[in-house]
Amino acid sequence: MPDTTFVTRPATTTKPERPKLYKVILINDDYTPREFVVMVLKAEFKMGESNASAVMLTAHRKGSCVIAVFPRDVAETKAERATDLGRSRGFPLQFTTEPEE
Ligand code: TYC
Repeated sequence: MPDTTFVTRPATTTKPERPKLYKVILINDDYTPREFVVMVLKAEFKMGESNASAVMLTAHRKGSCVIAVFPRDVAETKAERATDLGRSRGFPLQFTTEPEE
């Protein structure tokens, strides 16, 4: 039987990486009714009426608005579901995602 050999590892100084977060961004357009945008924000992103209205107005005035950040799969699923809600009613409403810096 060989003697047991103990290997000492160098002290680890790096912490495990936190998973990257992705922003969900609401894009303005000229056709989707304001009330419909508010309804989608409430339904898919669990916003209250006043927060949903404020986010919709920011996108309307500035062109886009960051809604929330999530892990990548959650962000992409929510953006897709919200965009599909608009498409199902014939509106060009768009939600996109991008990685946080
Ligand atoms: N600009 C649209 C209108 O005037 C309303 C709107 C707001 C649409 C925000 C999309 O992300 C949006 N009816």
